[in-house]
Amino acid sequence: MPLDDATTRFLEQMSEAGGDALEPAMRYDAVVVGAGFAGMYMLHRLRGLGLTVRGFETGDGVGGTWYWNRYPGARCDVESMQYSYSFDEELQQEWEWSERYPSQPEILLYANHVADRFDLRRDIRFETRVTRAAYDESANLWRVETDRGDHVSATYLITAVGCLSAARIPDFPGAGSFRGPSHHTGRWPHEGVNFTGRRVAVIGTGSSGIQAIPVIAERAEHVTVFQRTANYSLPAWNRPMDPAYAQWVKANYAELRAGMRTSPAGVMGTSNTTSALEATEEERLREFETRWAKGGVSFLGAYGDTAIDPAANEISAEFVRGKIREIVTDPRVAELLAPKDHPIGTKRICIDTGYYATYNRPNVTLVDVRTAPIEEITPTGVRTADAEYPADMIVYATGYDAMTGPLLGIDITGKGGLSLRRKWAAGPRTYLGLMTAGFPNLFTITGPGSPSVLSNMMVSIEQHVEWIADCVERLRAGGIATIDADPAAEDAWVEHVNEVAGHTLYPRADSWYLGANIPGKPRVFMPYVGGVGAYRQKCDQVAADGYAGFVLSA
Ligand code: NA7
Repeated sequence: MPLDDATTRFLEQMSEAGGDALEPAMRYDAVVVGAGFAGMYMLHRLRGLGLTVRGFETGDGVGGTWYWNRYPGARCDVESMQYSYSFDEELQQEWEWSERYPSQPEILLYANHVADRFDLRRDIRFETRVTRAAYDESANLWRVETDRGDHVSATYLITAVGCLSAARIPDFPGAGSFRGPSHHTGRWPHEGVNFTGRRVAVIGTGSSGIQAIPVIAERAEHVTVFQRTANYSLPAWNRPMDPAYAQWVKANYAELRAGMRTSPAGVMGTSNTTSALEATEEERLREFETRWAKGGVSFLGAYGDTAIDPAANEISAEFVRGKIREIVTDPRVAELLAPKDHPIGTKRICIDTGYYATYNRPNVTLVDVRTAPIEEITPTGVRTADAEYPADMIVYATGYDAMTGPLLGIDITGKGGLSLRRKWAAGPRTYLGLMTAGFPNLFTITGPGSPSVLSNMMVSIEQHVEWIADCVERLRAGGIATIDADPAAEDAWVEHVNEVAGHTLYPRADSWYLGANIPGKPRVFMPYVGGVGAYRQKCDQVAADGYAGFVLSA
């Protein structure tokens, strides 16, 4: 394929700017895009191999998701003791988490502690967004450009851009006319937001809305929640960290982490393999109540067929609906909050603190925008098909262009001028979620086609970073100039990812896993459902077989 004019010009400009003769300061072994947990560890690991690395980060600090998501109530839904790096023994022993589930401020402190401890910031250029990257075949280099005018080159380009970082506000007519402040949960002001005396409109009831609404309701004069899809939410029962538990985990980290790495979702805990349909009603009730009382995602592990059998799933779903009806005093509101249009677990399960009970407060109103959609944002509020709701402030908890959004936000061009946006126009295509054919030496940490968002991200990030670092080390040791995915292996992997998802109930929900939240986005199931353990085994086997399914060139 001939290079398009823009790419040719870009590569020429890069050559004029120095090309192979670029000043050493602009030539790196690797460029890492993003300084969240993936980017930080990748940088650390590659530096450890003796590579020169340049990191770029849009924010003015490290932390990625946890840098941006500063909305009230923001908290990880993986337990603290499991949501941390395992690669450094001293690090995992010295850090003290204060609560069962870590809050955003505490995770950000942890990210900064890691950056200090491993002196990462000196190689990261902050407040700088990578806008373009083109593979220069003649030099076997990635030419990278930023919004600050940087032009750098690197042998390896590694994206650590996160799966949920391209924040999205729907295109509501009149949004620009609103007189008060509006904030997306994923772009929250660093100085915080004062809700006192304000009437706040919250649009969206995914994880972010469900975490933010109870906290906003405690402070605001009134909260109007605009719900399109009711979501299943499980109680976190968050509490201060039990020091004895933390000590026990730390003493047994080696074994526990090993278990997490081979588990389905990268977390501790036991999932039953038995069928919900074979249990008696009494047994099921006992199991569900125990797991509900324990809190968190473990509820979904009550039975082995919840994710695959509609009848089994319905039993779990109905238990949660029953809980909602118990908690919410107004039966009409309870019915609106009880999800009925998708199986439980097929949209990202939410973990909350007092979410449903918030609707018992006199200052909270639930508006169903499934039956009467939002038609317009007016200067003074939100107008739906059947009423106008006054507001002084709008909180958009409307989600992200997930998984592909952050990657396609960069204009990436591979071999022969192949544009990633064009290649993925009908949906992402990768081999193992690690590479995409035609883009040599470009690695995508937690890319589409890997377990990523269906797992404890920390576990998946570490697995990818370590796999990529080992690969780079072996390429360099073997004098191999490029690695690229073999198109046939990629096709087979894409088919496998789809096939596995097709055996589950996941495709039954209009979720961001499928891109269904973005009008016009191809409906393709993006994460790999096969489980963290099986996936790791596959990746390790591929490496052990001399990178089977990849094309290596001297
Ligand atoms: P989500 O889970 O994508 O939630 C977005 C919410 O916004 C969801 O309730 C959407 O309803 C709603 N939404 C989106 N567009 C509209 C329009 N046009 N009108 C009304 N409502 C709308 O994003 P979150 O930030 O909550 O969570 C993202 C992930 O972060 C989460 O899964 C965790 O992994 C952490 P819909 O369901 O599409 O009908």
